[in-house]
This record gives sequence, C-alpha cells and structure tokens, in this order.
Amino acid sequence: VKTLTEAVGEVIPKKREELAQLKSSSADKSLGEVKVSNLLGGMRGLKIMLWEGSVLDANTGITFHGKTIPDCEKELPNAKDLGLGGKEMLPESMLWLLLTGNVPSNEEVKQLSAELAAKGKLPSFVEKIIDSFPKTLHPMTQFAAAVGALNHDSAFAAAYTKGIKKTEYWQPTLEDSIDLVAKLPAIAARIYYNVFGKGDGQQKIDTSKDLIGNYAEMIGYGGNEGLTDYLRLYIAIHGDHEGGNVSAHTAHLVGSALSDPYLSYSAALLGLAGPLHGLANQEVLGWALGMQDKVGPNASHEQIKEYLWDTLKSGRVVPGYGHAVLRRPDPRFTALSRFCDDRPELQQSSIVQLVKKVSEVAPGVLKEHGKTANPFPNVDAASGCVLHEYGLSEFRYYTVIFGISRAIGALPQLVMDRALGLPIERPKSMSIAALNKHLGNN
Ligand code: NMX
Ligand code: MLT
Repeated sequence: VKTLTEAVGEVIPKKREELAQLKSSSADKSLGEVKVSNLLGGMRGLKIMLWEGSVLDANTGITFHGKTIPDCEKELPNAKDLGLGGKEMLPESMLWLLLTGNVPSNEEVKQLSAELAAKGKLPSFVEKIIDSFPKTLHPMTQFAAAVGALNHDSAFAAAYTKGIKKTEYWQPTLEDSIDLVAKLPAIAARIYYNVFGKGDGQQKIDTSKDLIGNYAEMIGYGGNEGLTDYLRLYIAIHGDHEGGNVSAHTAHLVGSALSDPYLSYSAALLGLAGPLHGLANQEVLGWALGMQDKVGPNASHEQIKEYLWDTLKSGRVVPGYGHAVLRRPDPRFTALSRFCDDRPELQQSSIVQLVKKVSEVAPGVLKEHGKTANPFPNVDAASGCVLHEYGLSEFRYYTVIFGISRAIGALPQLVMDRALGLPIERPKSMSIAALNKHLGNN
C-alpha cells in the first residue's frame, strides 16, 4: 500500500514535464485581454492563476481533477467501504484525489486516516494559546491564530533555513500540509469546548477512526452517526473550489513568498472569515432563525417572499445566494440537499424545510430585484441547517468547520506550487491618475 507522500512523489515528474512543455509551446499565446472593468471589478473572469486540483464551470459547477461531485460520491472510498458506520465519502479520499489526481484504494485511505490520527495531537503551547483567548473572540480569529502558531515546528521553514534545494521544497511542504490537516480537528474542537462548553476539550484521538470520526468524538457528537456522516460529506465537498476564491487565493499568494503552509493557511482562514465568503454559512442560519422567530415554524411562500424583500430593501444581501462564478444552483447545495432527502429525521425538521422553501422562493425574488448576476443558492444556503438540526446549533462556529475543509484544497496546491517552482505572485496595480494617463483621458 502506497503512502500519500509516495503517491505525490510519483505524479510530480509528469507535472513538471507538462509545465515545461506548456511554457515552451505556448508562453506567448493569449488568454484574453485585460479591460479596465477587470481592474475595477475584482479581477472577475481573468484567467491569472494555475490551480491543479479543481476547475469551476459557471453552469455545471466544480470538478475535482475532472470528476463531478456525483462522480466522487460513486468512486471515492466512503465510510461504508471502510466499515466506519455511515456511507459518505471521506475527506481523506478527497485529499488524496486533489493531491495526486487519482482515486485511492480503501487500504490507502485507511493508512492515511491512521497517519492523520497519529499526527493529530497539538503541542501544549498551542493548547495554551487557545485557552488564553477570551470566549468572546470570534472562533475564526482563534482558529487562524492557532494555525499560524503551528509554524513554530514547520519542517519547510526549518529546511529552508538550512538551505534545502528548490527542487526539493515540495517535500517539507507536503509534510507540513499533512501535519496541518491532521491537527485542524483538534484545534477546532478545543475552540468549541472553550467557547461553547461542548465536547470535553481533551484530544482523544483513536488511530482506528477516520479524521471526522475523531473530530466528531472530540466535539461531543461521537455517538451521532447522522452528524458524523454529514460532516464527512460537508468537509469533502467544501475542500476545493478552484483557485480564485478568497481563501484559496490567499493561501497561494502568501505561500508564493515561501511562507510555510501554517502561515499561508492561517492567512487563508482570515479571508474565509469574511461575510461575503465563508462566514455566509453563519449568516444564513441567523437569517433563517430570525425569520422563524418572526413568522413561526411553518412560513408560507408569501411570508418568505416578504422577509426576502425586507432584507433587500434594508440594503443587505441575502446570505447563501449569488456567486462570483456560478450561474446555476451550486452542485454542493444539491449534494447537501440530497443528504437531507436521504434522512427521514431531517425531513421532519422545520429549519431544514424552511431552508428548502427559501431556495424555491429566493431565485424569483432576486431576479425581480435585478442586481444579482446569479440568483441561485450557493453551498452556504444549505450547510448550516443540518448542523443545527443535529444539535450543533452554535452558528458562530460554523465557518470553523468550513475552515477544516478548505485546507484539503488549498494545501495540495501549495505543494504543487513548490513542486513546479512557481514564482512569487506580484501583479501590477495602477492608480486612477496612472490609469487615466495610460488611457489618454484628461
Ligand atoms: N443578495 C442581494 N444582493 C446581491 C446578492 C445577494 N445574495 N448577491 C449579489 N448581490 C448584489 C451585489 O451586492 C452587487 O450589488 P452592488 O452592485 O450594489 O455592489 C450586485 O448584486 C452584483 O453582484 P454579483 O456580480 O452578482 O456578485 P459578486 O460576484 O460581486 O459577489 C457574492 C458574489 C457571493 C459575494 C454575492 O453574491 C453575495 O454577496 N452573496 C451573499 C453572501 C454569500 O452567500 N456568500 C457566500 C459565497 C459562497 N462562499 O461560500 O464563499
Ligand atoms: C468557495 O467555495 O470558495 C465559494 O463558493 C466562493 C468562490 O468560489 O468564490
């Protein structure tokens, strides 16, 4: 059985060859022109980054090395294959796919789960740092700070100081990346215990369990098979959404300065903490519960419409709707909705039913409102209500779960950045005066 490190080592020579080929055959070819609207509009639509793990299509959504979410659901080793209770794909399987482009065997995933469990315990100084935070500090700020502190033991930073060769950078980057993925659940669980008093705050990690089996145990939901299986699906499908989103792009940008994986991912988490990005899942639940408080548990389509208009007229965005790239409902939303349809206990849930009804009404309202380029639900529209129904009701914590996941996509690219020797990222900016001068405006 191959280890993940061996599997990554095998794919790198071919990737290097493909890149060299592309550089020599096509370096001068155009990928489109840069317009002033791109510069002023958040670089929307510009093809300006290399990102190997996934590609996002506006209409069909995300594919991971060419595989759609339903393909992954069929092909990737899941909880049932590994006899773990539950049936959803494992984030470990997705990590392997994103890093190597290949589907791992059950044995390879089992071995990876054991490796992650063996590396999952936090150094005591990081526990102390987390314990020193006030309960009122947002869980995402705590998360980013703790992840940054892990750079104390970075294999990459140490190897760089010793003068490691550039062609070998990827190896300690991968070592740090695996170590970080392994430790994220323990950090997240410690924060949950300190802020919300759930779980026991201890790092009881069992090497016979998968990453999420251990996480669920640490946050006090070990016996909740529905929630544990939901977390597997959630964390597998939130991992990667090509490179341009704020968190992935941040990891890549910071990593391009040869900051190690802990520093790069700490920065990514701070971007994920913004309400237009990962914090939207917290916002969705607060928004939906606010509606329940106002109109009761069985809101009619008419009452939902009115609540949506109240939100829009007050100048706020409807959280969980719209997307910078997608122009159809997010396939991740569809996957989470499928999970709800499979589970009788969720079909009885008033919050799950409310979120479903909102997805039937909101696109029409947003179209009529006329501003949003994409009136359909994104992943955040659905992700929180299931957590809430299963008892994980502290929605200020939800983006932390997204943060455990995004590492599975952002860190593989960092390994590839180092393996391919990609340069420091440094686009050109312009001032309004310089732009006007360049364009010949008065
Ligand atoms: N509700 C109300 N207005 C919206 C919404 C929405 N859900 N989505 C976009 N708009 C507005 C947007 O604010 C902008 O208005 P203005 O011209 O006044 O600045 C206008 O519609 C055009 O924006 P778009 O081009 O459609 O969207 P953009 O690419 O700029 O932003 C999002 C994408 C995702 C930031 C935006 O749709 C949004 O704010 N959605 C709500 C927050 C959310 O769900 N974020 C989660 C994204 C997924 N994730 O996990 O990261
Ligand atoms: C993501 O998963 O990062 C979000 O859908 C945002 C994006 O892709 O821009």
